[in-house]
Amino acid sequence: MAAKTERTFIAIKPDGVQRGLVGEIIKRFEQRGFRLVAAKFMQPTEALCKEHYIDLKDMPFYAGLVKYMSNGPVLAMVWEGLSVVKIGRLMLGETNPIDSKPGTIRGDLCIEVGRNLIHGSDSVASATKEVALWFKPEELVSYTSCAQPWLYE
Ligand code: DAT
Ligand code: MG
Repeated sequence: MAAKTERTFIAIKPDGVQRGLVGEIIKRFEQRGFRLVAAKFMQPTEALCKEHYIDLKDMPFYAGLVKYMSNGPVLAMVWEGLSVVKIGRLMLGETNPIDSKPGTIRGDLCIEVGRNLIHGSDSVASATKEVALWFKPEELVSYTSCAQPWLYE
């Protein structure tokens, strides 16, 4: 049961919002069978984006990345389900859209690494950290999905 309640942090970046891809991206997570736990449409501060990408602070693209991420509205979400961290990453595609296969979000919907539409946690540990950074505990909604017995045996 615990594995089925694994959670990941997914954020549609400003280019995804501006390009009108919010519905398309949410649709893919819903249709796969994952359960939406939290969603917040927001304008993230530069400080939040800096913290979110703190592991990349020494990379030459860090400043540009923070500027891009904090330069428009973001849809921050938490999705739950069996192996959602790993499957979420597969659904996103590779970091660089050039390497992302057709059928993935980045492989279908974007072109350049600096405008790659979407963030997804890369491990269960970073998911825990990122969910806590972007959401207060009371913003995570608890309910039972009626699809549960049709998704899991
Ligand atoms: P991911 O978003 O796939 O987890 P990451 O954590 O390595 O990738 O990097 C975070 C973001 O930084 C990534 O989504 C886009 C940007 N980025 C990564 N490598 C880059 C590069 N070589 N040039 C420009 N931006 C880059
Ligand atoms: Mg990453």
